[in-house]
Amino acid sequence: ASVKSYAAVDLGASSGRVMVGRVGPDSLELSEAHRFVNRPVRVPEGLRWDILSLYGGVLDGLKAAGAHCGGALDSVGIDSWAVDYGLLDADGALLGNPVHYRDSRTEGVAQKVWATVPAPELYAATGLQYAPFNTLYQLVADELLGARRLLLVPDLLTYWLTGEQGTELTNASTTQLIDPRTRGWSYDIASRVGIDLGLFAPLRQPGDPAGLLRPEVLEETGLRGPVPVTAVGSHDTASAVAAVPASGERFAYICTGTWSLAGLELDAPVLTEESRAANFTNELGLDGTVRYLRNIMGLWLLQECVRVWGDPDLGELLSAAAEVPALRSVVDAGDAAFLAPGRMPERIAEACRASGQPVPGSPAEVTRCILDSLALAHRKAVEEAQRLADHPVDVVHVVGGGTRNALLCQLTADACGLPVVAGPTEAAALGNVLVQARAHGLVGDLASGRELLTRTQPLTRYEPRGDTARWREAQSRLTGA
Ligand code: ADP
Ligand code: LRH
Repeated sequence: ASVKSYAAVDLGASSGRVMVGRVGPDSLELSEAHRFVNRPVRVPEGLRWDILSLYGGVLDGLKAAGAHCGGALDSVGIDSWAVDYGLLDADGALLGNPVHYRDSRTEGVAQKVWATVPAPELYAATGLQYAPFNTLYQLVADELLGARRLLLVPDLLTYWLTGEQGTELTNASTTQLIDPRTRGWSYDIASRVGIDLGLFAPLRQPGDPAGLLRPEVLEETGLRGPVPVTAVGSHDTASAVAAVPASGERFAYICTGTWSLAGLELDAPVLTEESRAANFTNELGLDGTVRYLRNIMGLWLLQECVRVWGDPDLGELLSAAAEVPALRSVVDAGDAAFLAPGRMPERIAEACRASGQPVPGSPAEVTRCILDSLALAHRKAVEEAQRLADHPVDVVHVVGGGTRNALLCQLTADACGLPVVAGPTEAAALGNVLVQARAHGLVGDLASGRELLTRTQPLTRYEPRGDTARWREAQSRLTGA
């Protein structure tokens, strides 16, 4: 009975999963109970998340998770992608499908906001990178009539499971309405842009209780009550960073999935003008930490190509890409021009043409271009983060779905000129489990959780293969430097 079972619901932009973490005094085992696709839907009014289908997947997953442990779960935690939300009416009913962060309704909105609060001032107050989809810009774009409450996606699902409302802090830090120094709401910014902070439910810290599964949920999932829901680092990237198996402070991390989130864990935000110009963000992590990182387009570039090519076998495609000569052409994988869906192979070819490089043609060539470009963007982010935060590193930890792409991990080591330690693949789920286990007294602080991961999770090391000059040259093709 000293081993506890925790369900981690982790919703990524491409798939949702419910994982079961079994945690003992010196053990941590993770298994997958259920995985389901997360397919955004385009309707005439724009791109939407299919939130009811996702909630259905969560319920199926909890049922499957219960089956893994005789119907007795010790707790449930939920994390998902950031920034997006559902709006509720006065009766607590959802008003429409949550809008996808890749929807185009925020085009030009930031420029309007900056007319009221200049971009440098906004950065100094919130520490958040410019991205068109920051919750602040989405809210300014939205028609809020009739909305009484805003719940970020993991908080919305938690509400449906428990009936209790809250706003978990790590995810709240992606709204651009939080001051990263005080870790509380930025009342001044909200009032100047006309956002009523009363829309938000009270803040919750990771580890706080978030209610009990409702009787209807117990019945539908076959779980034996009471089952508490625990607030975790509900931003998937916060959970993933919590599960970076690092020791000490001299490490960079790259969370690779649909996005690549590359940066550092710091004690305090970096709010300089130079940092703003480099578009680094200061999101909040566990235990007072700051996730100082840059958003890079990530494997989204490849996912979108693969979709156009009719879903060829990924393993074969990557083997073929490994045979293509390195660094023939690269694109700027940090460029928000790649944010919207559609026509990705052509858009990549156009970017290569525009910068005077050979135009990749075959799927293998386009794939190679994407992986070289991602590795290059990883290098740039890791290098610039160290300089801007004055925080040197000796190792790069790569976590998330991209750890299954050995070529990407090796290229990242080569480009950064640093060893890469790859794993765990399901870092967000593991970080989610660790926070639940901590809340119930089973593991200690962030460092001891990481030590447990190092001892229990399979990790792969990639050594850099010399010649960083080639990467510098490739970088100069993009910046002209
Ligand atoms: P998210 O959480 O954003 O949905 P994941 O962390 O699940 O994303 O990562 C998904 C990515 O992982 C895919 O886009 C794909 O590129 C990569 N991936 C998944 N499985 C494999 C595999 N077997 N080999 C190589 N790459 C893989
Ligand atoms: C990754 C992620 C990332 C955000 C983006 C919207 O899933 O949460 O950290 O910037 O989605």
